[in-house]
Amino acid sequence: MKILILGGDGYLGWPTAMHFAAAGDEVWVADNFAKRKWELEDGIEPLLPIPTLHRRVQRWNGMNAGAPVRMKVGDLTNHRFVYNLLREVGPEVIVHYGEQPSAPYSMQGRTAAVMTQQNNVVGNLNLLFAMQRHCPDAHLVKLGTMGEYGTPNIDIEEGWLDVEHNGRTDRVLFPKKAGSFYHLSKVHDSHNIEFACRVWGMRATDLNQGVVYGIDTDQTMLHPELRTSFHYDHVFGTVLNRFLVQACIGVPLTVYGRGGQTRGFLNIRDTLACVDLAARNPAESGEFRIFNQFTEQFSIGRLAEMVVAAGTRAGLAVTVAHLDNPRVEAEEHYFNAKHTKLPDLGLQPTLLTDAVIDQMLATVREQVDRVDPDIIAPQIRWAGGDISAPNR
Ligand code: USQ
Repeated sequence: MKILILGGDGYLGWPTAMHFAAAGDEVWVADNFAKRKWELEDGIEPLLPIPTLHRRVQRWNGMNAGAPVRMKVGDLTNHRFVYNLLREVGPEVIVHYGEQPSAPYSMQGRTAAVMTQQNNVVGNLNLLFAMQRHCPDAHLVKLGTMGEYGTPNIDIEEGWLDVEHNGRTDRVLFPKKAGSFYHLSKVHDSHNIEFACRVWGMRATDLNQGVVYGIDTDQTMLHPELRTSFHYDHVFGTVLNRFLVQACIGVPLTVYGRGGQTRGFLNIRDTLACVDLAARNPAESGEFRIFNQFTEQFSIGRLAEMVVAAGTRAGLAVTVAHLDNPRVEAEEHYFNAKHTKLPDLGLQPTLLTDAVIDQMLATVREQVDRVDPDIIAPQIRWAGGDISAPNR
């Protein structure tokens, strides 16, 4: 396959690029390094320094561990860049991760919310138009989020819902109740992609992904310079990654509110497996396909218990703090999201066993000296935040 990965410098984008290259596919990556700039705005660094994309590509290409990775630098909100990119590469599959990925970042205030939606929605629209022009038969594999659905008091289907209303029936996109301006940007993307499939006959798979955790993949472990970014800060760190770091440095786990919030979770290795399955089993022409991409669900309180237990096994005394929730979200709610389509294609999940969590804790523990304790406490509130900060 000739595959183009947008956001190829990111937590998921870089391991995905190496995954396909290791399988012998022809891989191109593109990025504008905006994420590195957003980190700088909030004074945030990943746990371990991440070499430049140029350096990582050079390292990978020198290892003979698979096909080479080729790279382009540019901004998806610049339509000329996107058109030229697709014309030059001519991809069969486009994996689109190239978006602002953080809910807290988007909730800092007007500037960050507008930037998030402009970056994500305009970049995605430029991509759709460029695909229509230069590779209308290519398959778009777009990273969406389970957060598009929110936490409705009914079962969550995989994207589509059959409804009966006043004696008539129709198939509609599942109603969305997103929890942040970031999550809403993905809702808007989904609608734009569905329209492009319906009207232009494009083919697309929206991967409504849950919360990802994990540090290593088979390829990141080949060399220290091939590692991917691991965030534990209050802006870009996802909850389990944060809890593991907190356990290692001996601060209480930051459970927001009562901790009954339930989400779908998956290991970073399964992100790669799911994207691989989606790419190798493309949607039909005109089909807008949605997969709910997670492998198991946990409440935040349950996750905290699992990290406390892992800490005990490792000889760490881990405690839990219930902080005032900086977010506006349901803390006790119904959550039953279908997720059968990826297993039907053959997904063999990597579940959050004691062994997996112990291994992650041990890996983080080796880097404990690098942790910056000042970037852990939540500083962005969903309602009534400080409006004097530079990015608000
Ligand atoms: N939470 C805590 N304590 C923390 C951090 C988070 O209790 O220290 C809680 C949050 O309140 C929330 C849940 O954990 O209820 C998940 O928060 P998160 O920061 O791990 O994840 P979220 O903001 O939802 O966003 C992440 C990714 C995003 C992706 C999304 C999938 O950053 O890119 O779209 O997970 S999902 O959550 O399924 O929408």
